[in-house]
Amino acid sequence: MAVKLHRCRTMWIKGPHPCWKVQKALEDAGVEYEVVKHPVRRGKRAEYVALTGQKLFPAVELEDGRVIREESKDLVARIREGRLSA
Ligand SMILES: N[C@@H](CCC(=O)N[C@@H](CS)C(=O)NCC(=O)O)C(=O)O
Repeated sequence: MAVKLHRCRTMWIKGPHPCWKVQKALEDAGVEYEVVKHPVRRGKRAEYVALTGQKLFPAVELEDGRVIREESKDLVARIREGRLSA
């Protein structure tokens, strides 16, 4: 099983992009993950809002169903420090 990275569809934008920073942190840390892409248009994000309680990406859904949505820099730190499921 793997965690799920809920992110926007703009996979080609990298650099400082919040979704990419978190995806890169998962890659670098060797965390197994699958990407769940959500619509860019805010009005089309009902499923994501139901999951996270807000509209901004990204969020990480753990294997036990918990969903972590924090500022991307905090998510990156959590992943890099091995605190993803802490
Ligand atoms: N300060 C937030 C910014 C998050 C953010 O802007 N995420 C973009 C990633 S694509 C987003 O959700 N954009 C869609 C929108 O603003 O509706 C963070 O770093 O987590």
